Amino acid sequence: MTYQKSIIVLFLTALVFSCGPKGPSLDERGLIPLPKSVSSSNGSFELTSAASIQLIGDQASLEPLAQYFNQTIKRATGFELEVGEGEGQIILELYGGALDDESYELEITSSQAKISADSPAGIFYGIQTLLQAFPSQIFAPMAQNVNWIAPAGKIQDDPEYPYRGSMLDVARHFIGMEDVKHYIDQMARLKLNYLHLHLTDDQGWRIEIKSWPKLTEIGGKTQVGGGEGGFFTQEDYKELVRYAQERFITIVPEIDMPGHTNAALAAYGELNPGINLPDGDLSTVNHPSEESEIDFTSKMITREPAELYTGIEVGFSTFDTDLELTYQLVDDVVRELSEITPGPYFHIGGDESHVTAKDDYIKFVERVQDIVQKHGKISVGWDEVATANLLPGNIAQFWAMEDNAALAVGQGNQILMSPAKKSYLDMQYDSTSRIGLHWAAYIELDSAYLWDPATYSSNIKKSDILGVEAPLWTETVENRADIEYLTFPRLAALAEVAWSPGSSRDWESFKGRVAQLGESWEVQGIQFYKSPKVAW
Ligand code: TNX
Repeated sequence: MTYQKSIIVLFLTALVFSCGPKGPSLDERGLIPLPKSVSSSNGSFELTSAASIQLIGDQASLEPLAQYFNQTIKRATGFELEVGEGEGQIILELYGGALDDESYELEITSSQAKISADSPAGIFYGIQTLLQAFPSQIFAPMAQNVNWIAPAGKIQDDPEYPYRGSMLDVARHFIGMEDVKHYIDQMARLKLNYLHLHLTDDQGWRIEIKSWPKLTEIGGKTQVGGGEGGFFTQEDYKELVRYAQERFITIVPEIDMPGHTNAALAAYGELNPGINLPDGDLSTVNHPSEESEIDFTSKMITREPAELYTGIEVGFSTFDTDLELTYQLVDDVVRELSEITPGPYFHIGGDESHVTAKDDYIKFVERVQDIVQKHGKISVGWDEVATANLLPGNIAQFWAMEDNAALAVGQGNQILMSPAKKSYLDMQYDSTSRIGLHWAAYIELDSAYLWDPATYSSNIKKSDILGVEAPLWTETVENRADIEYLTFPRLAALAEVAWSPGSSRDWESFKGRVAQLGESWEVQGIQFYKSPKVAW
């Protein structure tokens, strides 16, 4: 090698080493949901065991947040960072403004990572973003040999919609405590803040009601397919409420009525009407696009306990809307559940009551809304409830019928967006999906991502929308692997639809970011669906 050439080689080698191995910049990290603004700068922050967490502002509110951070990173990093008011490298600064302000700022420099927010929720979301800025192995359940480097830059963020939710149907197949908590953990990563629990349906009653014990003793006995079933005691439910609250998630309990009540009618035969069945053709008694296969009329015998039901047809059961005992039950159930539900909402179901006469249905919904209000809660109902007079402030959850959404909007009520064709996590990805239904659509990942709640229906304007919720119905879902297969990656797409403004969302960008999120699911052992649309 000539003298000149070796000088050049030396120079180039020095250049490469002085820059160090270059990782992704902050705006190349797999941040989901996409923050409002991300600006990258040179350099990076390395988290070491010597770092500490500095709290600025109300210590009592900040302490649990620091503990959450520590707990989350402990298994992968082995670190247990000191927490206090002294100078630290992870800084949580709470200004103490409005509690419903979910915005935050995150600034990462070579010496520190600082999160500032008005509310504890904002700090929590800043922590989620910071965690995603580190290598994905940070979520691993065992020690990893990794340098914990986060690229430098600045993020300003706040959500597009105040309600960002998911629903678990624990009625068709019962989902136990550990699996619900695991689901809550994953929701928190995506900055979702409402978990709707569909607690009752034809196949099972899953929440203990002390004044009506047979609801669970009998109504909780079985599930779709005839398996064992199960239910939450009120202590279990309180534990879920607490666990979710620690992750800034509010639980919305649903008691589905007047239809979808076979389990209750099996428990208390004295409630069973058997008389409201309309004569004649019942072929429309199923999902909007399907035909029913069973003869519902044979199922109902007046004032005798209904048979427990383990199939997956819908639309054949109803409470007796003329019976005072029905309202006594509803009052007791709403009272007991409201007492242990700190959140503002109580979901009254109201969908697919195909064997309740229309007038009876309206009378029932209006009366139940009053009961819910009396117990201090705001009613949410599936979109059919908008055929009744809604109380001011009550919410209609749009899932299928645009006309119903228009009725709700016309009454000045807000809409929770759960269009089945986009947000239903129980829909199959395509015809080869191993579980799931497809009555509304096949929903591949791109389809779950590529829609905007604000323009989805010409009847619903942005200002009419409270938020977005992705329901997981469990007719075909039996265990955690099934939950994970249908939920991930689509829940990440829906979380971004709910959090990030439509103008900033971009499928190509999401595709790259979700692949990084896939790494974090991988290290956690989450069995997600490897959509062929993404280079995992
Ligand atoms: C419709 S969505 C239902 C549920 C089913 C679901 C299955 C809604 C309000 N009702 O009872 O589980 O379809 O996709």
